[in-house]
Amino acid sequence: MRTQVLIVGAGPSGLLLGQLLHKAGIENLIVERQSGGYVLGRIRAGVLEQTTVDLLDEAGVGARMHAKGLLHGGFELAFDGKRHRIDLQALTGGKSVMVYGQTDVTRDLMEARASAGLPTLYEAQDVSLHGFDSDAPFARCKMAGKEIEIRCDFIAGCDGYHGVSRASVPAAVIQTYEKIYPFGWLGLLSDTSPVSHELIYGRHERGFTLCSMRSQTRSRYYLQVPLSDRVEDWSDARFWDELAQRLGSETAAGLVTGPALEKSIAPLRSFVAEPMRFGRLFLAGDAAHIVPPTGAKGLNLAASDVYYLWQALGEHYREQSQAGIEHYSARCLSRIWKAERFSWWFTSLMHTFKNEPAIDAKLHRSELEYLISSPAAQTVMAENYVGLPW
Ligand code: FAS
Ligand code: PHB
Repeated sequence: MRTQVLIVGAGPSGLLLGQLLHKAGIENLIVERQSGGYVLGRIRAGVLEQTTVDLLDEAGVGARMHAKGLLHGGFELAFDGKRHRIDLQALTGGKSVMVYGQTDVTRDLMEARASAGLPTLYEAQDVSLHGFDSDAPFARCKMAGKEIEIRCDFIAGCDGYHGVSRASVPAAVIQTYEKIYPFGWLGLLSDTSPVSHELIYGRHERGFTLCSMRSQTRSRYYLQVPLSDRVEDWSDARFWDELAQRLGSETAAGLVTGPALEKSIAPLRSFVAEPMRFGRLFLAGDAAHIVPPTGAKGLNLAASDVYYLWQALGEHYREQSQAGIEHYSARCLSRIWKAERFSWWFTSLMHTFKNEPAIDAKLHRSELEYLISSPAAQTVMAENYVGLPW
């Protein structure tokens, strides 16, 4: 088989890149380890920056997002039984975020790819990448036990943190940076009306909470839990009780509980791999970086990587220019590190760290009190939350 751009991974990064390349007349093929149903079954991100919304529109997949998505002009910080609104629109000259789940984004992209008749090899096993340091890269994989070889001009590694792309790069030419947080997020999805019309990020001595949503009738909640916890330790009843405790009686009075449609624990890490290009192999999205989800940056960083790669490959094929390709990694990393910093800062501010020195707890508290009292501090938070320019 042959294509111009081989994309490894059919998550949001791979699907969005495939759609944009197709619209630019650049042939592409996606190989995905899992089934389409499995990919759709993963419940992840929920907040899109305006630049991500614009790129999804550019890819021609924005219709359902604009019909179903919820535009949010602010969110709340809750601590000590009080809630403080961060007015994103007032602090950023009118910017908002779009609340629209990653599952919906992935479905919209999958349907667009299928209706364009673009090739996606699902359940591709033992994907291996070769020759990306030459002008003739290729991949091998097994489809229903039969080995196939795919020759291409470029490989886009969109296969997430555990993918084969970054793992295929010789250790001597890649530098990684990682911080593992000593807790995870237990997420619950339920067909219940959200406890509030905007997101609430809560700091409580028992741990962080996040009240989010997918629609006016579907809620997404998160609890900070120890890394030793397993999903089976958490019955629905235990989850709702703990959430109510951490929210406090006033907010919990508005909490509508119901059966979990999905419950999962995600570990939290900050991770960056440098550089993001190795000859004719490019890393994009979670394959190159991970942020703790507190700042809602993961999916949005994947989108900006895809934007830069789409531009670079378009210049290559249209104008025979290498400029975008040469500049890809530095361009991505400049934005990635700013989002890593914001996500680390917001996570450190809102989570409880067991056995932390007493002074650290005092410093976190004073930072929260400064934040809610200072329009300047809130402006910094707001401009990072809505997304820094591309
Ligand atoms: P993905 O991991 O989504 O997709 C990679 C794809 O590559 C997968 O479909 C995988 O099956 C495939 N793949 C892997 N190895 C392969 C191989 N060898 N061959 C072929 N295919 C292979 N972000 C937020 O903003 N908010 C959140 O609340 C949030 N929660 C998250 C929870 C979890 C458990 C995880 C893991 C991430 C979460 N994220 C969150 C971040 C998430 O949204 C990512 O940023 C987003 O999925 C990135 O998309 P991709 O880069 O496409 O990577
Ligand atoms: C979500 O709705 O899944 C979500 C929203 C905001 C975040 C993280 C996750 O910061």
